[in-house]
Amino acid sequence: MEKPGIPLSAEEHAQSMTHYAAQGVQRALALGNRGPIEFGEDGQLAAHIFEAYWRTGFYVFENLIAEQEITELREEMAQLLEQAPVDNGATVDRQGRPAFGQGFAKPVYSLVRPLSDPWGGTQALNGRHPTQMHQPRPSMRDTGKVVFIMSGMCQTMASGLRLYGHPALLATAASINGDDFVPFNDATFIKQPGVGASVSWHQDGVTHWNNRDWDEGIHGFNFQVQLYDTSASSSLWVTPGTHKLGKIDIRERVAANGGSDQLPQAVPLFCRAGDVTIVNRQALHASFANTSEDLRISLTFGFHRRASVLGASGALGEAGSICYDEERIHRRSEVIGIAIDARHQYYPHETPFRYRPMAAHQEAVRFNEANWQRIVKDYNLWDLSI
Ligand SMILES: O=C(O)CCC(=O)C(=O)O
Repeated sequence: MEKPGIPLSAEEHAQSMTHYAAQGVQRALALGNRGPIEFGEDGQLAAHIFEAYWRTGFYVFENLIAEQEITELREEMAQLLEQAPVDNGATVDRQGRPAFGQGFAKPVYSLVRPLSDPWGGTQALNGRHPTQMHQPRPSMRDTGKVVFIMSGMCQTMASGLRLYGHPALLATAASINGDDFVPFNDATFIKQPGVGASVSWHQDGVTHWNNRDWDEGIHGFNFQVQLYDTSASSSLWVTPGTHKLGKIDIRERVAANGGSDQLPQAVPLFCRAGDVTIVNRQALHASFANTSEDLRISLTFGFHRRASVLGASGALGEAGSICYDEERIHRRSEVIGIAIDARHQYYPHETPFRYRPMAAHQEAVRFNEANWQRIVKDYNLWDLSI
């Protein structure tokens, strides 16, 4: 049983999740927001998916990414993890070889202490994680830092760029955010069994809470493509319906729950490999220290309405003095164009998604070495964060 201020061992924490996870699974299954992706004849998401997404703030698309594609993503990801630096800023991996990714402007890897909560209760990322999750004691053998997040999947993995051009994912983005939708950023969450860090309760959006045109979709959404089967204990948790509530007093919610991070009503987004979740960026969500036996690798990337981004100032990792104008949006949106072409060259029999903002720029976003250097290399310097 958890005592305030005294960290549980990893085993005790895993035990403490058992009942909460089982109850969460029951609540999740009652929501009616998981199943195969479906589109109507108009190319829009099927009405029942739309209804469930806007009612709950998330949806689990089952079995969306083909097994072979998941295999290729896993292989490239395993290679990247093998070549990770030993710490943030280090130039060598665990074997003493040069670590991957040193040619990119932004660090590819972020490493943290096992089972820690690096953001909770800090000012990081606009202070959007006001409370701290329980940080269990790692076992004695887990002393070094672990990879927590990896950035830039479109430049670090050929399969990552192709995934970014997946027609069903982009059609979903168009259905929800309009045909002129724009990209946000990407981050791959690595939750290794027994050591994976937590992400404290938060709402992603930071820009538009006081916008007079605020509504439940104004901060866009994130996809998570799951490379492995996950369980309730290793997965992301979301509190259904919270995307409709405006800015939530998270401190108050945790305090009203006796200080425990196991918030009532929240549900786990447990998945099989190849499932894809879509989560509204205003929904209250978190993930717990991964004391389970399951590896979770979630390729996370989001999309916005153009109107939410155009004219907005930089937020999250970006300086507030930056203004997202047409040129900046176009530059970052070209990544979608080149991803579609990279995918088309690899899967010539699949019907490519037609991304309206790039319709008049097909040659400029052709997937080739010169365009890769111009568009993809360091594309994440141009993310559009709100
Ligand atoms: O996948 C996770 O553990 C955290 C994801 C998250 O918080 C986010 O995408 O905003």
